[in-house]
Amino acid sequence: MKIVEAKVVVTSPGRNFVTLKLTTDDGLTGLGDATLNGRELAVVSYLEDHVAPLLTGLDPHRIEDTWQYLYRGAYWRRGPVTMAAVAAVDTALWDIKAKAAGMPLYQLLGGASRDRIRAYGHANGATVPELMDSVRARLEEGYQAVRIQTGIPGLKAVYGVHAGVAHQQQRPLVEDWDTEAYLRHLPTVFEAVREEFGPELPLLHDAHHRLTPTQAARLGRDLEPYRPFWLEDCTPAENQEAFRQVRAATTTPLAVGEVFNSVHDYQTLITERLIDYVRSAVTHFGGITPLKKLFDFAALYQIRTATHGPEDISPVGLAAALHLDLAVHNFGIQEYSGHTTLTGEVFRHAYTFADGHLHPGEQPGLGVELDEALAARHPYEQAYLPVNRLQDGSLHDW
Ligand code: GCO
Ligand code: MG
Repeated sequence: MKIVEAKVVVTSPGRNFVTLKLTTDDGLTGLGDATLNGRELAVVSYLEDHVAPLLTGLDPHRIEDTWQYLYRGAYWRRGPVTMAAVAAVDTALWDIKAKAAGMPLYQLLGGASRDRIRAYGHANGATVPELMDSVRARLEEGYQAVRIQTGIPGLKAVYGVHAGVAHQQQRPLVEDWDTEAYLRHLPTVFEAVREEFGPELPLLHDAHHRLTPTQAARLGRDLEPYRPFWLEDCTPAENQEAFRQVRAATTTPLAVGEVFNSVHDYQTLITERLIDYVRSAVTHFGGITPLKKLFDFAALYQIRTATHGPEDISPVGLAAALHLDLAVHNFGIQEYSGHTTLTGEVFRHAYTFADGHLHPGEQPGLGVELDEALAARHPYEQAYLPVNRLQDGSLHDW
């Protein structure tokens, strides 16, 4: 079997998605997600100009070798653009291999280790009463674990509450931030939600890289009485050693890794067991091949998986995660915030969500089909993620 075509499809059924479609000489197709939110076209160019010409003529069954060829062969390693492009190729090759085998992909990854995949949903509210309504809405949808994010008194726009992406704008939206106000407010939010919903509901929270290690240590301690399921991205993780201070100060479980694109980003965090969950997505980590290796490495240290699954991971990227989730023993939880109905029509998928749990379905391959005609009716729209400024106007981590 040989790859005869590598095509990149960009579509915006509500938000932008970049998809690689590989076709083989015997008519099999494979899909891979290459969506890098706010920097989509850089990955399109990487794929179209530099990778697609290398793929035609290759044997699609040689997944590991193709991964090494694109990773080592580029000389310039790692980075989100490179690794999103490599991820799309890797995912599409696994899709083809599983279709050729006539099996859902999880069967090739070792088969199912569980019957279903626990997901967490997003509850957001500008105020605490609005947050309560949002938690109730998630519970009514069936979720059995919820991430809670709220506005902060005195701030106008905060991550997780304010609409995330600016479409058709020349510049990113500007949000505002005050760390002390946040550190004062968040424990009171957890207290109120625990009081309303009881001690059992798993509650998660995303600090979105905004704290110093000292502040993160304090927040982890302040949240302990409310038993959070985890505190996510409490401090920027470029400096892995910074987590030693947070870890020593608190037993609140820590989750990190959605912006990582290589196992090397995790080396200290995993070998010193400074975190509890690895959060990388297939889409940004170079594909299924390296993510499976990361998960197996993490398993040696009793660290669990929690693959990134926001709206900006396409149904193709999400499906890939679900096959891994079902297969690996050290699965922890899967983020799932769902997609618009139109996105579900552009990317028809076999995966299902019921009673707070996902399942990848039993279709051969990933179980996702791209409706290219519908995709073409929703072309790319320029979009940026917001930026974040402190009260004095200086730029802060978003
Ligand atoms: C999450 C993430 C997202 C990111 C987004 C950026 O935990 O789901 O933090 O909300 O901000 O994926 O593109
Ligand atoms: Mg996050």
